Amino acid sequence: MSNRYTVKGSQLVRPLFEFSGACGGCGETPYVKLLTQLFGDHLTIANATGCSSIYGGNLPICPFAKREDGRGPVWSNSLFEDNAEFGYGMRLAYDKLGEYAAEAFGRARGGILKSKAALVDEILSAEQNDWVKIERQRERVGELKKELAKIKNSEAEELLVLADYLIKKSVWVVGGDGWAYDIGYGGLDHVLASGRKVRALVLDTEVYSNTGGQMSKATPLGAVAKFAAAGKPLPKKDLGMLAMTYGNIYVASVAMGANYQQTVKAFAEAEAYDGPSLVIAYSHCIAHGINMTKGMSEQKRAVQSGRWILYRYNPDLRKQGKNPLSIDSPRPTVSLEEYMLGENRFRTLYQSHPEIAKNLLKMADEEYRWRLNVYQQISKMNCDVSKEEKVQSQASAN
Ligand SMILES: Cc1ncc(C[n+]2csc(CCOP(=O)(O)OP(=O)(O)O)c2C)c(N)n1
Ligand code: SF4
Repeated sequence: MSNRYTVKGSQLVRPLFEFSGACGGCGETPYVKLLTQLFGDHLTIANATGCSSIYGGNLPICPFAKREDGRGPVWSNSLFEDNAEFGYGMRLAYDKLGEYAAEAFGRARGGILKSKAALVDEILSAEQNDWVKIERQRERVGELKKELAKIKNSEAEELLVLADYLIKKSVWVVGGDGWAYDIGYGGLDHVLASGRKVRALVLDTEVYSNTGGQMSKATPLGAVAKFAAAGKPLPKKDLGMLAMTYGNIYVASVAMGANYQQTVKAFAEAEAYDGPSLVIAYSHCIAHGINMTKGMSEQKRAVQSGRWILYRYNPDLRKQGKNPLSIDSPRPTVSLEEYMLGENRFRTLYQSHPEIAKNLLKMADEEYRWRLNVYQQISKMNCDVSKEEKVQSQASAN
């Protein structure tokens, strides 16, 4: 049995997301597919309105599928403006039902489940931090449910309903940049600040894709979009950096086409983290004016030019005195101009307003150099506060 949380292992798992109605070559869908390969059997998705809710809930068909045993992702769509809160409600409900189930089974181990007390104890103390342990927990719960089915009273009936809440459930809030950076940002920030185990996946196409490519706060400097006909003159909002300032949120920035292994690692770490997590996923889109059969290579070029930084910020490392920020991007090897000329969203400005385009390119170049520099500086910081204190007290003693 290969490790599911690797590139090879994840691709040996049947995806529970099939035949979506997205544009051919869409850059969002491979992330949703991967999510189902890694966590599909215990995954709940709260999906913000946007492309992902349309190809994800394209009724009467549904691209989300089930395994042979009937398990698969739970999916629901909410409004653009409250999706993070929608998923947060699901998290709270699962947590509360889990606590209630643990109390009820705790009582029953000395009563109607006395003969199965050891099994109840095993279930209540089981670690469920990977898929193998979750499957094992499912087997144990199944065994207990068989026992409960033999008991004919109302307590057993209630326990039968509650039993499945003893199995881990992952809650991912999923949506585009229009949701995460703009209209749902207040809610997303609130949910990330809650400390609860809610995972956010931002499918960042850098425009409102589903309504035809309007500018969002995620649109990069210099890109032409609706409401930015002469190129966006302002930098892209740094959603990841905002989340990192909390210090206790796991944050990753990924681009599957540039580094698939880093994407899988970030998804697995985000899921394993004992707190909230945010994964910002670069998603190419028809709105970028690229050859969609080469979307993954375009992602790679965005990273190679330094325009998109790959990183993971893991607060657990900080607790060990290590630096929580790892930069996973190589040094830029492609010039920003070369990269920008390869995508129509930037190139059209060279044709319509060459002077503005040159000016924006200069601004963008400075912006990305600055941003990479800031990230690199943070990733090199000494984070062992105890050492820092010693140095300071020595200095004041001298
Ligand atoms: C409050 C509100 N405003 C506008 C809309 C219309 N609308 C639906 S999807 C969408 C764009 C979504 O963009 P984004 O979140 O970036 O997701 P993408 O389509 O790019 O995946 C908009 C504006 C809406 N549903 N609700
Ligand atoms: S518009 Fe963009 S994000 Fe939406 S389905 Fe098409 S390629 Fe994917």
